[in-house]
Amino acid sequence: MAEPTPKKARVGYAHTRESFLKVYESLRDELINDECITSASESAQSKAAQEWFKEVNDYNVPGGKLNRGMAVYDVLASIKGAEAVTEEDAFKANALGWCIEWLQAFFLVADDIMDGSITRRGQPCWYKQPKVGMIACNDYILLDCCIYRVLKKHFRSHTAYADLLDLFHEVTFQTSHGQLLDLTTAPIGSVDLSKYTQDNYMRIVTYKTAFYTFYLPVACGMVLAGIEDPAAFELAKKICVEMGQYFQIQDDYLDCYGDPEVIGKIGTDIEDNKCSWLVCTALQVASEEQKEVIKAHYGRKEPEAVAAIKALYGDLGMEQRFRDYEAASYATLEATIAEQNLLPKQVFTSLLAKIYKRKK
Ligand code: DMA
Ligand code: MG
Ligand code: MG
Ligand code: MG
Repeated sequence: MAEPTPKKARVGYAHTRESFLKVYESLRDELINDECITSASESAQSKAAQEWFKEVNDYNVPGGKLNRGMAVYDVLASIKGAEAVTEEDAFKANALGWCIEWLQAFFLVADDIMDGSITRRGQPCWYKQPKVGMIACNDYILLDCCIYRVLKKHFRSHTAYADLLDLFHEVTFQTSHGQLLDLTTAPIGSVDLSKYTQDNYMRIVTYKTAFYTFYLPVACGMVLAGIEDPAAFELAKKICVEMGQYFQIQDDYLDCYGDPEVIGKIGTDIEDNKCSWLVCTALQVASEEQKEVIKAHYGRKEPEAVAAIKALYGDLGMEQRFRDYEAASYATLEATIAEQNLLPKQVFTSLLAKIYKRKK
């Protein structure tokens, strides 16, 4: 007797930005037609709420690079082999991918308020919209809720439902802990150079960025692939944390040296007194006089103060120092990926290839 073909085997599924965005639209439509919102849909109030909710989503969720969200499918395909991934699996991977994008949207709307940012993804930050302002605080809570609406609708009867809920909760806790460290290490109006250490820096970026940006998509793909070995998850975490540190160091570099037209946001790290890779590294090599320049000008809004810090970064050769760091970090990551045999190397190399020397 012939082997049964896998249920709903996929033919010709192309994992593109367009196909991924189609999944967003269907999930978003499910969300805005949630009974909670539509139960009194005849009322003008309810219609307006539905419109608002749609706009919150469309404005904040799909406009980024989508690297995190699209990675879930890539991880699953790297583990199972693309030909073994059914339509159903592909949809599930993309739905989890969008949950990560919702998590990111939630954190970014809040982050932009806290960092006093002006633009994001080439448009005004959501809270900067005149009609929004501090309503954005409720909107980011709504964005967070979307994750659990999607998980409930599409994963409630999945054997890993509890693990997925736990994973998203865990990563949310880690990320908000990272944001706490980020914000309290850099209180506005008090420049304490002793806090800008390598250790403090690494702890901030590991928590605020690495877990949700790399570990979460990889872990989601692994869960969908049916991996249960705790050692495999530990290994993935180790590599993802290293990659996330590298990614946030790039973000810090781009905050100062990136083209706002390309990165879609205007840097605020110097003004915000942030414990950035640039200031931490500068402090390691600065003379006593140069440290005085940092003390006098870091964490200030005045354009002259920002210019003084940028000039100092120039004197200290920070751009070259970043390029050296980037080359070294890439080499270390490649070696770490190559020396393990628990997971297909492609799980990690495809992620790394997307961020190496990124300009945005
Ligand atoms: C962002 O760090 C971290 C989270 C969790 C959103 P950041 O403030 O450096 O990000 P961005 O440069 O995108 O504002
Ligand atoms: Mg920010
Ligand atoms: Mg921030
Ligand atoms: Mg930044």
